[in-house]
Amino acid sequence: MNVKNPQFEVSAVSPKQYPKNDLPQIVLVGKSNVGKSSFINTMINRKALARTSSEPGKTRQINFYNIDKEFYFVDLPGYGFSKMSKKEQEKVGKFIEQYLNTSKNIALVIFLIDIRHTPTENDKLMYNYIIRCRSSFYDISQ
Ligand SMILES: Nc1nc2c(ncn2[C@@H]2O[C@H](COP(=O)(O)OP(=O)(O)O)[C@@H](O)[C@H]2O)c(=O)[nH]1
Ligand SMILES: [Mg+2]
Repeated sequence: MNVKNPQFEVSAVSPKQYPKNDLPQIVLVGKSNVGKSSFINTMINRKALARTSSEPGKTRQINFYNIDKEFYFVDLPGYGFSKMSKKEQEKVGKFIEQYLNTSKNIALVIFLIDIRHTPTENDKLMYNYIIRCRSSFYDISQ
């Protein structure tokens, strides 16, 4: 992708912090450490705009990257990180669900799964959740 000016815009934990414009949003979903941030960096040819880590569970907010004022890559926190307390996991799950439910500008959801392992219970839950949310997503054909 020929990207000129990708910028980190905001880390959000609630809908009022999401960007207030109608740019389409391309969202990365998947368990902790599956490669969501790396995927974004690879797509925009940047080494470390999206922070990656070999330690799972580092991203706890929803990070919006503004790509040339044309669209956003949205880096969701990873779920299913076993070292995270149950309370923390629930909080992260709520951020993800709230975002998928309330953002009006989701153009594409990219759901990453590690093919070396069978999908986890959380992967299956998330897949079903995304399918159920689908009717409320932004219609890219408009
Ligand atoms: N072998 C391999 N490692 C990867 C790949 N993508 C990411 N990683 C590594 O996996 C770790 C987690 O990546 P990260 O992008 O931070 O995952 P995130 O938690 O889903 O955002 C990092 O150490 C990356 O360098 C890949 O395609 N292959
Ligand atoms: Mg990440």
